[in-house]
Amino acid sequence: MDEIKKESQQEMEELETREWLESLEYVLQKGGPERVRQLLSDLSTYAHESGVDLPFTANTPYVNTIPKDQQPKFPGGREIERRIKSLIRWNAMAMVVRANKLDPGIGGHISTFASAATLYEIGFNHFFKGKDINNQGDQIYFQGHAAPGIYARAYLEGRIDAEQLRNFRRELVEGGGLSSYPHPRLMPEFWEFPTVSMGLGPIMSIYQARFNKYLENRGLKTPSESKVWAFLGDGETDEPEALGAISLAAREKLDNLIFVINANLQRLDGPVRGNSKIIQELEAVFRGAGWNVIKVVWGSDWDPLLEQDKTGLLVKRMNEIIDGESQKYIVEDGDFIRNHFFGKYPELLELVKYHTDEDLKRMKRGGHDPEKVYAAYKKAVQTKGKPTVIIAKTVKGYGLGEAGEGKNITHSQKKLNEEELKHFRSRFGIPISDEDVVTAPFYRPEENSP
Ligand SMILES: Cc1ncc(C[n+]2csc(CCOP(=O)(O)OP(=O)(O)O)c2C)c(N)n1
Ligand SMILES: [Mg+2]
Repeated sequence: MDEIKKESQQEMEELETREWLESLEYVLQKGGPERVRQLLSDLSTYAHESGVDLPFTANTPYVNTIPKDQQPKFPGGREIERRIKSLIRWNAMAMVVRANKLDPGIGGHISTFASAATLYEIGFNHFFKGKDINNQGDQIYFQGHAAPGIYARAYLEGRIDAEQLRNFRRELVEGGGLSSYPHPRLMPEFWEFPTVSMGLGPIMSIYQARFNKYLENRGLKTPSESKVWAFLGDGETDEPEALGAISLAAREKLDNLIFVINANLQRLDGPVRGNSKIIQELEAVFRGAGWNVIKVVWGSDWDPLLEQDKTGLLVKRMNEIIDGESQKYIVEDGDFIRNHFFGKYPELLELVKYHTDEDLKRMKRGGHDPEKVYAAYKKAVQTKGKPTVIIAKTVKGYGLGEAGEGKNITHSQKKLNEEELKHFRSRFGIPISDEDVVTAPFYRPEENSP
């Protein structure tokens, strides 16, 4: 009897929720976001006055801040950009592998850039401004451990040569090499800011942006649209310096400042927050300080599912999972994702019944989706009156497969065996033969290749 009562109570509540959601949808259509905000604020005041203890939360749901229908059209060429990015991925990996073959233990990082490649490439292809005539240009704080990717791009552009790539981390040898990390004293023509001591990049970028505003406001520098970009790791945000001055950035209305946090959920040798969610934690901290926060959590493959999710159950499930579980989905196959993630609610299983296990395994995190990253950057550069932080979910060691994709050891992975090199080569379509692949040769297309 009690069971029946409970069930009908539950049904009533579901109906009630649906009605409220439909009403809200109607208000959104008729009155727009402003009216929705007003209504929700009135409701919350009413609940508060009636003695309902409302828990404080600075969080929004665990979904992308920019919904699909507000995404700008991607102006780039997806195919050519992917191809360029793949070559950069290969050369960035190859320079570390080769340096460590030549001199075991010399170090270097593969998995950091592997996770951040799209975040940098969208910046390079569509946003970063150089210091040309009449252009003050952007100032960029590159995440130190991602340096191989920045060198690999410079190589592709013809700014540095293969000899220098070969001499990665051996800048004193004859012919010169490349410093381990961004180092303006060792490489004054290449790096503008030193960043590898974690926490220093973010805090310096805040003071840089503030100083730029100071000079402009006192007429000592021509006002410009120049931005200060700071790229940082999610583990890096645990350094006191990383978040130590963020309230200053909001107070000073530094809309010339953009943080990009690469949330691959991992640090040196393990998860950043295995039992909760680093992206949500950071969102609350930055929103609380008055920043514009843009979360890029899910890739485009998730959009149709979110569209079909009329009851909000998918978002509820997204909100439930913790980072430890997200990481498990990277190393498990599609069948596990189906049973564990979608399988918690029968309705969600229904939602993906036409998806194969491979489809489920392929569904990307937002930080690997060029269109999602482009949308976030565009919104960031247009934001006025406050600094912006983009928090993008990615996979550490993306593309490394068995050699370390999403695994705890991936930060220290510096060597790939023949099979792993072949896998990487094929995964990104690099035109290198089975025979040659063992030596991890650098690859740059001919000067006038199409
Ligand atoms: C102040 C400081 N402490 C320790 C290190 C050593 N270290 C290098 S990378 C790393 C972890 C980085 O994790 P995260 O910031 O998440 O970057 P990811 O490589 O995952 O993008 C640590 C602890 C450092 N570089 N600086
Ligand atoms: Mg990390």
